[in-house]
This record gives sequence, structure tokens and C-alpha cells, in this order.
Amino acid sequence: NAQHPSFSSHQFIQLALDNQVLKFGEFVLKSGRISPYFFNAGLLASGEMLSLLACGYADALAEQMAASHNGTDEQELVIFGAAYKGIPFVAATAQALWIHHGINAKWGYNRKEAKTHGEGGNLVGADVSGKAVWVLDDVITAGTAMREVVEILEQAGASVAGIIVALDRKEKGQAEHSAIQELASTLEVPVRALVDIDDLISYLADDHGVQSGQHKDATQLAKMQHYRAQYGV
Ligand code: OMP
Repeated sequence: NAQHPSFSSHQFIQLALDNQVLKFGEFVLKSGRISPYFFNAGLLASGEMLSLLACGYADALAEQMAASHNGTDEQELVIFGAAYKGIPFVAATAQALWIHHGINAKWGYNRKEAKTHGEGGNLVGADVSGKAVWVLDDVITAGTAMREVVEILEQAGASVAGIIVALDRKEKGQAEHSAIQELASTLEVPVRALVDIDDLISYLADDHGVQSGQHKDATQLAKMQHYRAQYGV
């Protein structure tokens, strides 16, 4: 369907700046690294931003499906979002896949705490057991969060078909390769990102940061570049 609004990385980055999803300062990351910028996907909290994000995930998935289609039988697409931030994203993506691409994906997510009554367990939605599942996540830095999701899926008898993150910070994982490269080679699956740190840096360098009201000075950019030189790949 050529009529649906397609994902634009510039629009996405501009909205992230306008809505403080992308912030500058000094942030301690999950990995312990101290970063001059932080991307808070929890603030993609409007219909416009959620739709654009879902559109990005759905376009990437549709592309992957088309590329791997062997022309014989109908492929099944199962997508998974990790609690908590991944849950609305996976739901919105399933809807975007259906509305814009006619792809009827199954979708599911995990709970952080297992339920001991009712249906029990810690997985909700599509049955992932025995399935190859696409994982959607917000940000990848050193890859720890993603390895935890892979573990949850493997324990549920599922395998990973591929990974899509909104932002790849392009940082070292456990060794010298980037977290994404490590995951791609250990799991032998495609790993994709809607935008990465280089897209952010070049967008800011093009002077767009000013319009967002977030003060953009040369030191900001220099700090990002310095951080990139230290931890980046
Ligand atoms: P890793 O587990 O090191 O890959 O870090 C990824 C996780 O860190 C994400 O799932 C987020 O919870 C969080 N994070 C952000 O949300 N935005 C950032 O810009 C950086 C991080 C981070 O802590 O590295």
C-alpha cells in the first residue's frame, strides 16, 4: 500500500528533540557508562510519535518479510515486546502491519512478575513456543537488555528471528564489536535499527537542534563525538 505515511528518520529525530525524548546532559546508563545524551522512549507518548514509531517498525518488518519470502507458503510473523516499554510498541506495530501492509502478525509480550493465579505464567498474547519471534525494543547500548529478552524467549521455547530497535547507540558490547554486531553474529539473525547515533549527530550538525528549543551549542556536539570515540564502534 503506497498510500500509508512512511517512516522518516528526520521527522522522528525532530519529534524526539521537540518532546525531550532525546535529551542532553549527563546520564548514567544501564551499562554504567556516563553519556552526554539519553533517548527516553517512554516519552514517545503521543499518537503522532507512537504512530510514526510503529510505522518504522512495521516498514522494517514488511521489508524483511519480503526479502526472506521464498514464494511458497504464507509466512507467519510473530512479534514480541519486552515489558514495560516494549508492550505498547509491539501492539501499535501489529496494528500498523495490518493496516499499512496487510500483514496479520501475532503479537505478545512478557510480564515482569509471573502471575500465580488465573492463566498464570509471565507471557501474554501470542503463543511463542516453537516459534521464531521478532523482538522489538527501544534502545540498544551494550546489549544487556536485549540478551535478557532473548533469554526469556528461549526459556519459553521460542527462538529469535530478528531484532529491531528504535535507536542503535552503536556502542561496544561485551568486547570490541558493537552490541548489534555481537547479537547478529551470536544469534545469526538480522538486527536492524530505525535510527542510530550517526543519524542523530548529523541531524544536529545540520543545525536542526536549534528549532526544538533545546539549546544546541558546539560543545554538545563535541561531547557526543567525544563519547562516540570512547565507547562507539
Ligand atoms: P543495554 O542493556 O546496555 O543495551 O542498554 C539498553 C537499555 O538502556 C534500554 O533498554 C533502556 O532501558 C536504557 N537506555 C535508554 O533507554 N536510552 C538510552 O539512551 C540509553 C540507555 C542505557 O541505559 O544505555
